[in-house]
Amino acid sequence: MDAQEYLAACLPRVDHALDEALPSASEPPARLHAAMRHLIFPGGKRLRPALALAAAEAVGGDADAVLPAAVAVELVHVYSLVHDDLPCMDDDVERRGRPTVHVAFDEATAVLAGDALLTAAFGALVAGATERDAAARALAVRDLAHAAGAAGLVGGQIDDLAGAFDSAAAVESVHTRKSAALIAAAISTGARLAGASEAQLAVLHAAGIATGIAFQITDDLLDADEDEGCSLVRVIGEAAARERAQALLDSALEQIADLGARAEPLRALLRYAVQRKL
Ligand code: GRG
Repeated sequence: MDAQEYLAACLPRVDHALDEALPSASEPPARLHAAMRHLIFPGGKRLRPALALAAAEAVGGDADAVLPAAVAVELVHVYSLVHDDLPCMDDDVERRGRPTVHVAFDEATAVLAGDALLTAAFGALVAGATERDAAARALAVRDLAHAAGAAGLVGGQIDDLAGAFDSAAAVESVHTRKSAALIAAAISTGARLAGASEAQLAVLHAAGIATGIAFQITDDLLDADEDEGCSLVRVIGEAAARERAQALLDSALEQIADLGARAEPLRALLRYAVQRKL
């Protein structure tokens, strides 16, 4: 199973579902709606939605039934990119090969577009819920809220902004919350909406956390010339960081070994997340 082929196959379905989940850019307030869509279309790799769909397949579920999870995790991801790029955060002018939202629009619009994307994520996660799947949807909301909030993305971001990473544990604590929590939530909410058991959810979540930390270490390796900030390469060196990423990937694959052949697309995506461009 080739991860890039799998990503390419997921893309049209995910993009269509994202388009349906968002207000049209011509609907008032049009400036807000256009800003929300600015970074969504065209998108990036759509790794998190593909992980949600592959996790559904891994537990024998129907990928179409988990599109709400795929949409929700991408909306949270894009909101975090919009806010991370703001002048008061990383102050970036380019993202996905285009001007960032505050550059293309203005700062206040970028803040509000991020807020609206985050809110839309939770709306999308429960849209079309039925009596039969209402409980699973509610638990998915709980898990995504945990990954996105103070215990996850936002908490990781504030520690990242504070600096002071003098140990591998301190770096990995930020990576766990800032990157791995959402990757793990993509996998576990996808699997949950596909009817996974609690035991399956536990191993899938653990595999997602391990892979998410390794994904971020890969980012550190790709940015190895950056000699400051939250980077495992800076703290333990390139060779040790590479070994750590591989060990985390191995442990993720080991955790989901029992899921058998139908988890092959998920395994391919986990490998790709860690080994991309290395
Ligand atoms: C809540 C403001 C705020 C921030 C949260 C997630 C985050 C913290 C900031 C996003 C910026 C960043 C460097 C995150 C680390 C994870 C990462 C490398 C994201 C890029 O993900 P890809 O490579 O991007 O999947 P595409 O564009 O392909 O979706």
